[in-house]
Amino acid sequence: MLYPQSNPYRQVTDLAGFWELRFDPEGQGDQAGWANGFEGGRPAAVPASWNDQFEDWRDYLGQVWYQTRFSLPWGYDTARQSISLRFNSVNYIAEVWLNGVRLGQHEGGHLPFEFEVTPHVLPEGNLLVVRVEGELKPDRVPPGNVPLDPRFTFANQSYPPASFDFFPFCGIQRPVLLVAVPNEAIADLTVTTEISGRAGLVRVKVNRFAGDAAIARVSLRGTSVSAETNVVNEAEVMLTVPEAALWSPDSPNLYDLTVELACNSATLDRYSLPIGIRTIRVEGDALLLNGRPIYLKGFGRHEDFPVTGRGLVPAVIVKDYALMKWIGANSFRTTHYPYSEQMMDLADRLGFMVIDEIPAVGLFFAEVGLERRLSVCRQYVQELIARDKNHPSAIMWSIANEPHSRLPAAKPFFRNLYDLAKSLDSTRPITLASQVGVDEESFEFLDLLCLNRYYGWYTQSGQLDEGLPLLAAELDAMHEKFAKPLIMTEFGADTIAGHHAQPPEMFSEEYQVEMLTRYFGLFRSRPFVVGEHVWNLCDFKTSQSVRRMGGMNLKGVFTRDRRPKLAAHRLRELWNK
Ligand code: GCB
Repeated sequence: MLYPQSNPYRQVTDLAGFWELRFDPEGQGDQAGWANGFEGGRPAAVPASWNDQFEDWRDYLGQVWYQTRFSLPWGYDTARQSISLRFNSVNYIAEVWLNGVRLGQHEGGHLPFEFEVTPHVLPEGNLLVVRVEGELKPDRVPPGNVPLDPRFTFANQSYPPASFDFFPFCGIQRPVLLVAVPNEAIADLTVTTEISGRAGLVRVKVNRFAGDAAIARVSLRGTSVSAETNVVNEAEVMLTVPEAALWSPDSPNLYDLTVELACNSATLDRYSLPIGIRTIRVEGDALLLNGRPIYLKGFGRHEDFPVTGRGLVPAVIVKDYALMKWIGANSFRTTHYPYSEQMMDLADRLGFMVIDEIPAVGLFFAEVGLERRLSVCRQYVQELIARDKNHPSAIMWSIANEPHSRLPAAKPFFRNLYDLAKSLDSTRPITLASQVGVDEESFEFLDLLCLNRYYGWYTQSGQLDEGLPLLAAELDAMHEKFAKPLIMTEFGADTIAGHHAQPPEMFSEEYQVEMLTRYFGLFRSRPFVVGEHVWNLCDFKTSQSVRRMGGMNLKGVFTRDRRPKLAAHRLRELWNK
C-alpha cells in the first residue's frame, strides 16, 4: 500500500478542515438516513480525536456521524484516472458513504484503508459521510469492558473502562485524502535490501493494477544505478549499488528510488520512495544492524496531546524527535498501536530504529470472542506490514503488548500471527512485549525477548534495593531458558514534575532518576540485554482511576507539554557517555 503522492502522474488532496459532527447515542441516524446527509452538525476538526474538542462529550465513545463536502480539484479526471478516498486512521469502526453510496467499513483504529470512488464521485458538491463508533468491547482489539477478573487489572477499575492504560480517544484522527492515480498505475512496491561486501543489493518488486504490458524503469536518483523490466502484473528487479552509503542511526542515508512505468515511449505513471540500505538480524545474543551489534536506547511513547487527543499534529512529531535527539535516544516502540505514516517517514530521515507494534494491547485468551480477536489481529499484521514494509527505520514487528498469556490458547494464537508475519516479511525479527516473562511460551519461537517490568514501583514499591535483585534474577532466568537477546521495553516511575524528596521517594523527580540509573546499571552488566526503552517519553492521558491522578500517567521523562523532568537530564548524561 503506497502512501499517496503528487507528481505529474498522480494527485493527492487533503480533506482536512472543519467537518460537521453529530453525536448519536440513540442510534437515530441509521433510521433517519444520515448516511445521505444530516442537519444540526457542529463543527469538528479533522484530523483530531473528538473527545477533547467538546466539553460535553469527553468520555463518549459511541456512535457519531461526520460529514463534509468537496469538489473534485482541477486536474482530477474520472475518465483516465482511478480516484479513491484514503483514511489514514479512524478509531475504531468506520463506515463510509459518498453521495449516499455505501463504500464499505473498516475495523481498527490506527491503520489506513481506502475505497475506490471513481464511479460515484461528482465534479462538484460531493457529500462524504462517515459513521464512527469506538465502544470498548471484549471481542475487539484492543479490548475493553472485559468482565471482572482480578488478572485484568486495568479493566473495570477505570472510566472509560479500557483494558489498556491510555485514554481511548476516538474519531477521524489522521488525514483523509482524495487520491488520483492513472488507470494503469503502479499498485505497490516492495523493497528489500542486503549487503554484499561494500555494495548494497536492492530488490524491488513492482505490482501493477490491470493494464497492458509495460516497462518498469527503476533508478536511484543521484547515482547511475538503474534497471528495467517488463511488467504485466508483477515483476522484480535487483539493483547493485557499489560503495553503498548504508542506513543507520548515525548516518541515516536514504536513496530516492524512482519507478517509472512506460508503454510505447509514453510514461504511464511514476512513484518515488526514499529507501535505506540496511540489514537487521538476530544472531546469538546480539541484535545486528548492518552486521554490527546495536544497542537500543529510547522510549515507549504515545500519540497524545492536549485538545487534539490522538490526532496528527506534525509540530508535536518534530518536537518529540528533537527531544529524543537531544537526550541521546536512537529508537522507540510504537506503543501500543502503529503511529502515523508521518512519524515513520521522519524516523527514516532522522535515523530512529522503530519497534513497530500492532494495536494488540490487553489481549486475553478466554474462549469467548477469541477467534474474532485472532482474525482482527491477523488483519492488523497484514495491514501494518503492507504499510510499513519499505521503511528502513522499522527494524522489528511487535505482535502484542502485555498479553495475558497464562492460558494455553496464547501460544497457538501468537504462533499463528508469527507465521503470518514471517510469510509476509522474512527480513525482520518478530517479538512481543511481555508481562509474564519467563512464562511467555511464545518466546520459544519469537526471534527476540521483550520484557516490561516495574520492580520498585508496582511491586517492591519504594524499595529499589529489594526490586533490583529480583529483576536481575528474572533477566538471567529468561536468558537461560530462551537463549535470545532481550530488550527491556518498559520500566519507569510516575513522577510529579516539581515534586522533590531526599531520600528519594515514589512520585518525586529524584526517585525516577534513581530508578532509571539503577536499572541502566543492571542492563550494562548483562550483555544479552540489547536495548532499554524507558516508559514513557512524555506524561500522557489515561482513563480515570485511583491509580491515575488527574487521569494522567506521569511516567514521562518529559511532561505532557514537553518540559524535561530531572530524569531527562540524567538520561542525557547516561546516553551520551
Ligand atoms: C504497562 C503497560 C503500559 C502502561 C504501563 C504503566 O505495563 O504496557 O501501557 O502505561 O505499564 O505505566 O503502568
